[in-house]
Amino acid sequence: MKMTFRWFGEKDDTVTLAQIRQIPGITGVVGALFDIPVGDVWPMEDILSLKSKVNHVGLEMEIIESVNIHEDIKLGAPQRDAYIENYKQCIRNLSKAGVKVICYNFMPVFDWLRSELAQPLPDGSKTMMYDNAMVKDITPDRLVERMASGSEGYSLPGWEPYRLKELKILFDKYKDVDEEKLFENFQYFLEQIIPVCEETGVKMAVHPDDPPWPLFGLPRIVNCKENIERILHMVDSECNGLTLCSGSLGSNPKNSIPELVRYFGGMGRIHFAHVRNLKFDGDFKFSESSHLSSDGSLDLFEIMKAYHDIGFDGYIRPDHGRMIWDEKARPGYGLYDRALGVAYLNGLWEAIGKMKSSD
Ligand code: CS2
Ligand code: MN
Repeated sequence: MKMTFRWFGEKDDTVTLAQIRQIPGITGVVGALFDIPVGDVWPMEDILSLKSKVNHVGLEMEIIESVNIHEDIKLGAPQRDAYIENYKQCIRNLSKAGVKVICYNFMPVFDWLRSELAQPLPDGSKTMMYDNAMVKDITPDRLVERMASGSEGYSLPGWEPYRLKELKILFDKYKDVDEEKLFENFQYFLEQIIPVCEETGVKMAVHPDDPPWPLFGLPRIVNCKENIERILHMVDSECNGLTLCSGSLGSNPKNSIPELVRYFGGMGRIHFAHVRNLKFDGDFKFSESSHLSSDGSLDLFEIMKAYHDIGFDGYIRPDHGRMIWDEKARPGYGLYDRALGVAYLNGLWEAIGKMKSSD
């Protein structure tokens, strides 16, 4: 496995590259250009400038999270072809800069969603949590306001204010898009872009819906084994792959992460692993715990063992962390708890490997 760390860039991150390079075992950064509006082509010079900053500290930038998909593509709107052309150009540009994997998602309107961004835990740390009961009682507008005020001024990836200003219009546009329509629009997109990926050697890795169930009547389809399998077969190419995010898929107890790792990893389709833990607090209610198995409901040893057993050699990163040691940072993306996550994942990996070789 290649251990990486998400970085939001000089302007947008409280964590520095100098700090990231000191985390043991990190080989690369998961990069992105957050100021390019969704749907635009990522300019070559901006990509190269980001890459050179990362390379300068001795790290790689072979993976991007995310090149977001314009809503017109998810909606199947007439302008989608122009946005798909831009996406193809983005793939070409990124490949020229040595990028091997692109993480993205196909969630209508909202990216990941939480009801609390800084819920205090008994140990004094703060974490993100989700409670369906609260989300049911709130309007989408109010939720966007709540996310914005809860983030204490930090921008939230996937929650671009200019896009969410038009919430009502967006919701109206989705009135006729049900799950089947979304699958159809997804297939159309993949059919266009995967040939470009094959040409350039870039692999796409779709991130699961977070949480993996419909919200505010909007369909969500990247949420379970059957649907993911369907998506991977819609265009049957190695370049049409998955980001297996344990925290997103795992918030539905019906999804067994070790089983999914073995299944999709065995097919050679997991190009990026997000590994973190969470704690089930009730039906459709969870909080993000530390990475440690005993702190949450997922067994991180079993997850890492599944990756080890399939001989996983792709990119991996810790996912959201709690806010600890009085750190002030974008919710989920501080330095400390994620660095602890890296150390723990590396420890599990080493132990699993050594146990096997001493058998
Ligand atoms: C989230 C998402 O779980 C996660 O990694 O923070 O924002 C994720 O980056 C996107 O959904 C991927 O496109
Ligand atoms: Mn994730």
